[in-house]
Amino acid sequence: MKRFPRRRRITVWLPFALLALAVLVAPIPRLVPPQEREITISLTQFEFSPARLRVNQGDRVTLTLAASDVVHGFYLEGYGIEERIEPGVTKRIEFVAERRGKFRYRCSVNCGALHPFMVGELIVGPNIPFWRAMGLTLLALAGLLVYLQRTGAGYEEVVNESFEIEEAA
Ligand SMILES: [Cu+2]
Repeated sequence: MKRFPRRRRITVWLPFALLALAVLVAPIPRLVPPQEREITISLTQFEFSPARLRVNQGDRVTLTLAASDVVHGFYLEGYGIEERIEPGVTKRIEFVAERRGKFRYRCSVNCGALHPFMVGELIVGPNIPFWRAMGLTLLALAGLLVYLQRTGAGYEEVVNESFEIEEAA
């Protein structure tokens, strides 16, 4: 049985090795330059709307916060921002999203029974190391699938066969 000639195996694995290399060392493209972001968030019992914000690292963010029912609060993890929001009085908060990652924001004034569930999420991206890790994981999985598909017979047999082929050549 000569199902796994060495040359063909190299042909199969070479693209994976090259892709892995590309994922690891490819220069990080300069993505979108920093922007001005104006976002209005309305606060009501018991939610922020929107409850998820996405900005890019370096963006200058201006939040306009407005409560329509009772007094709420706005506390943003990781940025040390906390404001009390009175109904009918809009508050503006400006900051530069210089820290990358996911940061929760929550109501910091007890506004009723479900107050603890009044939360949202600020996502500051892009997270390049994360995407690299994901890329490598996907490549490894694809490689594993190809490997399993090609070596249903088992590793030892593969090695023996490639020796046989070398001897024959
Ligand atoms: Cu609250």
